[in-house]
Amino acid sequence: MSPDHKLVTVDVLDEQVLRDLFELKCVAVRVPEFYDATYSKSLADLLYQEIDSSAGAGIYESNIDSFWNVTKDAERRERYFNVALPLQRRLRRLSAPHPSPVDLLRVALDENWPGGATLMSMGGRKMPFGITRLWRTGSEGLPHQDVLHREFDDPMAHAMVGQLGVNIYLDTADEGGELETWDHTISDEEYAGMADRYPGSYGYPRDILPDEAVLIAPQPGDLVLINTACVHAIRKITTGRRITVSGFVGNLGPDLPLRCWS
Ligand SMILES: O=C(O)CCC(=O)C(=O)O
Ligand SMILES: [Fe+2]
Repeated sequence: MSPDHKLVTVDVLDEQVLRDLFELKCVAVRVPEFYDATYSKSLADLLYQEIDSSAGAGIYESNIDSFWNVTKDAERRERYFNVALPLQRRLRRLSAPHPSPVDLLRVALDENWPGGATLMSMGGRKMPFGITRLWRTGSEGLPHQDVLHREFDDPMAHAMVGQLGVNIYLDTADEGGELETWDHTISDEEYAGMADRYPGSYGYPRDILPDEAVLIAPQPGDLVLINTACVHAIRKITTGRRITVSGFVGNLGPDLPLRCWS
């Protein structure tokens, strides 16, 4: 049976749908036009302009390191923490007079989780949330999982009972670039035996995965949340490019705030 019933489409987020996603009653939640499609396109255009005119244009994939790139490098980690608030302000400035899509997402998570939601902090410092990711023609994301405690041996990471990947699609590819997610997890125990072959839980071969996957072709403005314990991939972009604001959401239990980072 096709696992399409594991994709839930909702008009607005609520507590139940977040719980269902953490409990894997579904593997993905789509909120069509979470951010107005026209606003998304204008914001994408501004981001493309900024990227094309910046030094090192052409190599931009993400405006800042994601956390797992900085865990072992003190200098990059310092830079990472320093941009947390400037990153929020920049997106607010570029989105004005409309709200920043990342602010809207944080408010939606805060209002719909019993314990609320907040930026993740580490050692008293805020972490960035909602990094901009450009996916060019020819790029793809191989099957992987995102599980913070596998990369980062920290009490907060180990206390997490679940992790979501959240993406707002500001612009989408003309062809390809779909998000594919399997109703299939690789446990920490299984992963331990293959960690050397797939560092960062990245690059699993498709032949160890079920044939059927949930395939999502997002439209501009869509928000898609996935449970990142499930193996997921980004299909190769064959025409055009896509740009997302992207982050993770950690669950420390219903009575504690969700923690947001990128
Ligand atoms: O860009 C996407 O569609 C998904 C990115 C991803 O792998 C994630 O959010 O964990
Ligand atoms: Fe991912």
